[in-house]
Amino acid sequence: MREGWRKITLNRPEKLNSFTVELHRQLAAALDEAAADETCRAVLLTGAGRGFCAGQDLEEIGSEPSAVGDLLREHYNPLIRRIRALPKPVVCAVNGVAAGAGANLAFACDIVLAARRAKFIQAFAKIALVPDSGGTWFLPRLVGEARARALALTGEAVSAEQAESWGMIWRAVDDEELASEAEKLLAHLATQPTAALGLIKRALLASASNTLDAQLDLEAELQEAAAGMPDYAEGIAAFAEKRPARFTGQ
Ligand code: LHQ
Repeated sequence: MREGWRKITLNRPEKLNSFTVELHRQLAAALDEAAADETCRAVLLTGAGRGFCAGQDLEEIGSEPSAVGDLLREHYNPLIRRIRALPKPVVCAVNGVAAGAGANLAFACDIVLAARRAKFIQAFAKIALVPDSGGTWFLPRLVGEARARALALTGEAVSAEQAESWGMIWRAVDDEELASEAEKLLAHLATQPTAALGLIKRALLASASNTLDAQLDLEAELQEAAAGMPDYAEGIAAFAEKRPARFTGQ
């Protein structure tokens, strides 16, 4: 636990942090702890070693089609939902290759930084599978239909720089600066109005399926909720007094 934020590291570096059921359990528990901890105001997700995450561990996967579906229903889908529903910012520091569900896990996070050596690969078609873990939902929204189709159908790798210029991620940074850039961002987020940031996440998520009319109504509802929170009073007071706000996250 850092000052106001938590770091979660996928830690199976010898297999590029590919997912076993055990790794899923550890990650779910770490995210739940971060969600429950009121002193934790932002989360950093990264990988140990030279890779970020190579998706499903292909040695552990069962041959039964229903087992493949169950893995998604029981582990990958709840993971993506957990991150999107977590009412605090989740930053992903992609330290190396992100393939298959590993790439889509990164796209589920709120802000993605990537080391220049990182690559994003929709590896699914290469093993005759379909992009999962939200890939078919995230990709067209991040990069548009044309690029989403080509990436999903070819499994071609996208470099961190290309990903940044396509708007797939927030920023590509020099390899040796990834950790410090991520920590700087987390340290900043940990001082921000956390509850309001949680409402911002909710609004953005809802916008994907709402009409403009419905979204305007939701914004009014969430704005009212934000305006009833202590951090809003502090934000207004700090503005009037021409000083930096001291948000508590409430
Ligand atoms: C691995 C893996 C891996 C095991 C590298 N598994 N060992 C969800 C649920 C249900 C069904 C299926 O789908 C899913 C979601 C998915 O994610 S499906 C897609 C699964 N992922 C992939 O297809 C990617 C497979 N990996 C690769 O293509 C390459 O390893 C990449 C491009 C990621 C990296 O290539 P390199 O940098 O050349 O590394 P490497 O291939 O040499 O890998 C290093 C080691 O990691 C190696 O082990 P070894 O014992 O030989 O040193 C690999 O076997 C192991 N590894 N990915 N997914």
